[in-house]
Amino acid sequence: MINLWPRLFFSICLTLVTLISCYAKAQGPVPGMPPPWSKGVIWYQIFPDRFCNGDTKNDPPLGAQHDAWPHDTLRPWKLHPWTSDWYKMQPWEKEGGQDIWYNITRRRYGGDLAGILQRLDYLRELGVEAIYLNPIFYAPSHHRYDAYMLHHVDPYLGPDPQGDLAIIAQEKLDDPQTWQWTSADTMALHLVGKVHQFGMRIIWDGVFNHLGVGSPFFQDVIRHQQASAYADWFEVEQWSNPDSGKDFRYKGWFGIQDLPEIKENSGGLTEGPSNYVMNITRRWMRPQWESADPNLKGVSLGIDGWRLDVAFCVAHAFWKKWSYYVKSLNPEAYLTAEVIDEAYKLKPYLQGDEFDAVMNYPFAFEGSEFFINDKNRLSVPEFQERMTALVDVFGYERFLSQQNLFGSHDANRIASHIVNRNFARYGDWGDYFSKSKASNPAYNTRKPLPEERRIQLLWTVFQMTFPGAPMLYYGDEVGMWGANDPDCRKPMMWGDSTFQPEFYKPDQSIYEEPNFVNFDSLIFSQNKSLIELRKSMPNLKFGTFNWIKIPIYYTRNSFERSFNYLNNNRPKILFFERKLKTKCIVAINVFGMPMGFKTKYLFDVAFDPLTQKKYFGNQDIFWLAPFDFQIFVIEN
Ligand SMILES: [Ca+2]
Ligand SMILES: [Ca+2]
Repeated sequence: MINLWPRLFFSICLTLVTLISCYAKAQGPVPGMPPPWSKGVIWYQIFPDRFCNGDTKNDPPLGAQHDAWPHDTLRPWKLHPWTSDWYKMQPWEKEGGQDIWYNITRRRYGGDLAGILQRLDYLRELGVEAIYLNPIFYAPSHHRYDAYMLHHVDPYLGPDPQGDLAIIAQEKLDDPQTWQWTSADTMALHLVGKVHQFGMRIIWDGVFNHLGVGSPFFQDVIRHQQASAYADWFEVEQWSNPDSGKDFRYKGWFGIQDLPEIKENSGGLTEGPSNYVMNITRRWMRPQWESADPNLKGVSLGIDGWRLDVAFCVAHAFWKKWSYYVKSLNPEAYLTAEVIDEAYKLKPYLQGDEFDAVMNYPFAFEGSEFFINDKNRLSVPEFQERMTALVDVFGYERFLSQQNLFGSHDANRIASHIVNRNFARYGDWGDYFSKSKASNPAYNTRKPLPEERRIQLLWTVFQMTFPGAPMLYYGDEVGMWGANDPDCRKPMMWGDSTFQPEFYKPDQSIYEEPNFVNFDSLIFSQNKSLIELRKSMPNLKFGTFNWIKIPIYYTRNSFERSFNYLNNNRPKILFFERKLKTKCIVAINVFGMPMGFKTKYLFDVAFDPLTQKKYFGNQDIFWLAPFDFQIFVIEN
């Protein structure tokens, strides 16, 4: 195998950067279409408790988890050491007598807003252009999908939890006139301002389908039943009646009683919660707060949009009403939905009056069948057909703004997906979701091998050169691995920390060889170079797209060269072009044998943007090594 990596360290033609900014500035928002800034941007998803603990004085105490599953504030507990062996139970965890999964759910690592602020330079260095933050509103669990309320940022993410809690206690829940700005609120707005100052965008997670069982809105309903001011806020199935012995019953999200569903009628959320969501939407998109930081004078502190949690669980009518309101607050806002389903089922959400985009899981589903699963790998034409069909579901212009991801906080990481390839189909979401948990003994949690890293690189090349907006899940860019939730939520593998190796397996047995845990600077530099390439070439962001079909050569042995006459059953190279002013051709060989092609079918003269090496169309067969790729730029 030819190692072509060093070429990525060469500088890239930076003059093209100017072209991008000119192109982006020339466009204003088009009603019904995603905002121009969202086309082809590099997204980065942050899971706040696990990204960076920038302030150890605000770390949450055990008592703050009282309303989160497993509702256990009695067993011994400590804030979990950031750099510890993930499956190793700490002494206080062992003392509690519960299993590893019970303990992991109770773990908190103390990540916070100060940590994100401290690491903005890291994100800039990587080349990130937009950030998606998992929930940051006040909530008891590590994931914060069980919010107490949506009008305050979690005090334990800010500089003064106790002061903030005292402020919150003075307010009236559903009266925006009484809502104050806590220190965590203003720090979150400060973060938004800093992100904008650096030319990036940021969206927050909107969970409007349910609240947490501990929410004061819901607790008021439990206490006062029909007499509560919020009696019409939740899906109550039966009111409590001591005379007839009837218990209070309500609907939880997918039956989860910790997550009471917000009540809906044919128009979506009922009046009370609907007004509440509108109020908090305005609060975070048009905040009435000014930063004392002179650098943020005139910089917008409002968020750039929302990621809508379980969007399919809220009626379309509500999303239409809400989206209209959002765009009236900011015509350039970006709305992306979590609807994990077959591509054609996403269409109703993307008609221009609800969402701009979805978290593009179908992109990952199809990609995994071609780049990763190699036992029943899709042929090149099959893969091309599926990707073309996927783009067509959205329409090309809209596809440019879709969040093309692989994993997330709800899926195994790509690195571990590759270790466990051929294990199950990612596209069978429900089946894969449960099988890809580390509690399944068949799932392998070890560190990936170099040849597996190579497959991850080919995926990244594809993600960074295909149309759409690539989204990285924190840590994938430095080689983190992990099974599905909770293991995809390990603390970020920072280069300035020394981590204990992973000795422990989920079943508490010990690996013979330790899995060393460290920031992988090779994977980081690969990601960084490919992101730089994408940002330096407007055609990769905005250009047209075409598959290329040319004859492919491959060798059966070193003496014989066979010619493959575009036979669909034969291994081939994935070839496509992106064209704007210049043309860019991407060739990826996902097969374990060298394959060649004649450059005369592609260009007269071209250069490799990663090495600046020149190529001519009159040369003999160009051989692509197994699991290698090649990018050509043709300037006509
Ligand atoms: Ca902290
Ligand atoms: Ca619902």
